[in-house]
Amino acid sequence: MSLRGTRAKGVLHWALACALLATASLFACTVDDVLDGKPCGPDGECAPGYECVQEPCGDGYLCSVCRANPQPPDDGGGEPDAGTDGGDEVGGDGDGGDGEADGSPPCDPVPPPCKLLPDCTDTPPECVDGTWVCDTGFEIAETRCDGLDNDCDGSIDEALVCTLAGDGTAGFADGEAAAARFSEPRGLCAHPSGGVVVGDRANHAIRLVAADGSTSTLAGTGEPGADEGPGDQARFHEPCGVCPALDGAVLVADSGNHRIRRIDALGEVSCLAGSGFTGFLDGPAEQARFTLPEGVAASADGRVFVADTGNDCIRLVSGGQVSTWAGQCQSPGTADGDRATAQFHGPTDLLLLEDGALLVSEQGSHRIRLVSADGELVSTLAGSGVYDDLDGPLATAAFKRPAGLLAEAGGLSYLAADYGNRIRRIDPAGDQVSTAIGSGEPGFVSGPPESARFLHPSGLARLGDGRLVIADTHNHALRVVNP
Ligand SMILES: [Ca+2]
Ligand SMILES: [Ca+2]
Repeated sequence: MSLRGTRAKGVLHWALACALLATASLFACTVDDVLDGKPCGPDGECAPGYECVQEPCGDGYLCSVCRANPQPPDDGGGEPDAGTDGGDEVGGDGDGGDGEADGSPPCDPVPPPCKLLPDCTDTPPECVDGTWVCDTGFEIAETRCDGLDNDCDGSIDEALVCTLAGDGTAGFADGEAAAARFSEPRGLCAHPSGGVVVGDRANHAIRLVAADGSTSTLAGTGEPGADEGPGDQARFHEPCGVCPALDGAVLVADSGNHRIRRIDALGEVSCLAGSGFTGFLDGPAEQARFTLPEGVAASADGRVFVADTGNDCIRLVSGGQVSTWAGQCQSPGTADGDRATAQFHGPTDLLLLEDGALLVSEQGSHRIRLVSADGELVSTLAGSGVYDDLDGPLATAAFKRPAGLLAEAGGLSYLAADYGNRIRRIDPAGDQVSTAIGSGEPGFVSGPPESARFLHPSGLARLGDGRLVIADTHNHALRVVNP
């Protein structure tokens, strides 16, 4: 560290600190106060009984100031801490390096900015046990999803994972964000309104959540069934994946009905493909059979790809016909290769890439697969196949039942929701899988992305304003990541 202390800085600090302390009415400035903290002379001179020491005084500077009782240098001896934290942690001492003595330790000579919420007016901080405290809700970096600009930087709850809708309890209720209830929300996709569509699995309904979290029901009565017709009369059975289609329609992998359903822009529900019987059968859409399909993706030319989860293959709906797009149906496995011999194991979600290739998450083999644009070649993009949380190179990284997929800005990297309570980033060019969001610990905790907690997140989508939404399935809530 370069020592860039200046007398001018020292004087400024002393004057500021004294003024701040006086403002705080902690005590008035006395002669001793003036001597204690006074800038040293050019050759380190101080008044008798004072010693010239160097202290940080902001912006990376060190200032030379006179102190009556200068702090001894850190001896690393791990003296007992006067505070209450860390006394019970093995090896926790000594890391502070400040060698505090008993009693009330001094604070860093330069107090932090301190403001009174919610209007961010300046207010003096207090020195409590060696730490400057703003007892006003103000924080140096925003950590709380409380609708307040806690760090007074002009943005509210920025760079935080917050709750968009729901409160952690299962239920079926429309309304404002905090009043809305979901039950195992699974698939997500963008809606033309700027909100997101939710496959609300255990509610047997398709929900619509606006950017402010207010929630309505797009289709489904809440009771399982297969009725067609207006959204408020139609029924679904454990719907999972959803995707936008042409003309503002939404497609649904209606898993428990073994069908692909369609909700048109007016809310009318119909069947796109699937007889409703479980099994495997290619052919005319109304006769074809799927088994517990969970994922669906539509291309701009009207083709619809289906992750036929229970049949362990990828199906295609096009021109009123259902065919097999990739993999040997009803032959679960891990083989890469051409479309006829490749195998899948529990394909879950689909992401159609710009070049026409299809990204497939697999809950059965814990990998991310890639189907070439012509469907002829299946490969493994990421995942060793081991059920684990490992980040690292694509081939050795490990997932736990990866589900929802989403392309990141630029389309060169992808996000995958992982059963291990994290959102993983897959970066093919950099040959890396990393953790984008989530501590990995199960829970329902908002805050900075690295400490946020989820419970089996599964769906991913973006609001019209660009914010990432996560279907936090077993917290029965939708979470949002603010920029
Ligand atoms: Ca802020
Ligand atoms: Ca806040």
